[in-house]
Amino acid sequence: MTKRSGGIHNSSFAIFSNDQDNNRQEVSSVTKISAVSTVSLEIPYEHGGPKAGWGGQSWNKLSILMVKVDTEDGLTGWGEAFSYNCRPAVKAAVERMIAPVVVGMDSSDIAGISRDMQQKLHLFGRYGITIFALSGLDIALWDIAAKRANAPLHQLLGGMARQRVTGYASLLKYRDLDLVAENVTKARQEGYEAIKIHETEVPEIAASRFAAGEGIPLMVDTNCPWTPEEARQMALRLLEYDLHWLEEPIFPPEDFDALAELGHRSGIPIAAGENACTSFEFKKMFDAGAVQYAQPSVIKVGGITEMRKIAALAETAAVALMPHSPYFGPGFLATVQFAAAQPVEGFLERFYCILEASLYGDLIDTVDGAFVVPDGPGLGREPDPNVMRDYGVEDG
Ligand code: SMN
Ligand code: MG
Repeated sequence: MTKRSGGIHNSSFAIFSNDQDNNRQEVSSVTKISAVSTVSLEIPYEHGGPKAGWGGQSWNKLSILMVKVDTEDGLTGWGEAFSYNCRPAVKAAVERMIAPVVVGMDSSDIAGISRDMQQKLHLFGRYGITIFALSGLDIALWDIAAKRANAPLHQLLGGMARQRVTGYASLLKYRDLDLVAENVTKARQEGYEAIKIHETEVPEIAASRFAAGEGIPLMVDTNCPWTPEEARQMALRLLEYDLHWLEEPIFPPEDFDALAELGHRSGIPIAAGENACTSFEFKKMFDAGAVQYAQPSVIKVGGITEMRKIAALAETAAVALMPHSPYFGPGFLATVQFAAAQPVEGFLERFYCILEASLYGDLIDTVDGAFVVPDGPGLGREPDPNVMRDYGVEDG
């Protein structure tokens, strides 16, 4: 179904109805979505160590799944959906589950489309692949909305609270204390004022603290390795390293009660959220008192629309927002735009590696530890067509 108008216009029915089609405005022909497609990219990178990765496979290249939305009035918006090892599945979700349904919808009805599509697709899994794909659509729609207003996205999100967004160097996995310490030192020399490592052993963490120096925020991202009891014992051993936060110490990531207890008993601030989708999961997280730092990932949570809801929940729960963003595609720019408009500044993640090519020139690099917020219309900068051509891949 592509037309979202008509139906019963009885207001009391419409208010309580779950059928979104019954109370929508007539779709303006010019703002209709005319096409949704994807571009898959793989970009070689170096991080000063042997390749490791997440999901049981090494990452030899950085993966980006771009979502492109076109409208009948000739606008194009770019979004990004979480990909890496699941890129072919997310691409299929965009092209086969989402595109046929949203073509013909009003691109300016972003909140309506977010709600409607989450509802229509809920039977295929509220979280994971489905919502990653919807995140890409949502970001592209915000890009279009801002382009239509001829404004950078941060202006639609509350204005520019800051022109530069402080970045933190997020080191990849090294599993080698000399290498990790060497890269912490390099990141400090390059101007980063805060550093995250992806290590789980005490010697690597100790070496990183020594290399960073006292007083520099040092974060440890463990990616859910421990039981609650193992995490408790590790937290005791990590106390002396003055961690700014301990990220995702417990498996499964949605064991919010265990995270709350760990934070409470150890006194170490807990960060989590990159594996949570939609504001509903964040509400549960905040209600449980699980985290001091919330890390919604714009290309996983449901896009900018869900990020805004999560930011509002975080503020009322007195939880700091630290967007998860080890990305280099439209999701990165969307995070920068979002962060630029937040009333309280958080650190923005920068995967600490050198890319062979960048979609957005030097915008992906920090200057004196901070990202410059681009002020072009939409996400602020258009992706480089040459990079898309040279690093595009076909997913089988
Ligand atoms: C991470 C997760 C997924 C992709 C890259 C990196 C990591 C982080 O957990 O927070 O940086
Ligand atoms: Mg993480």
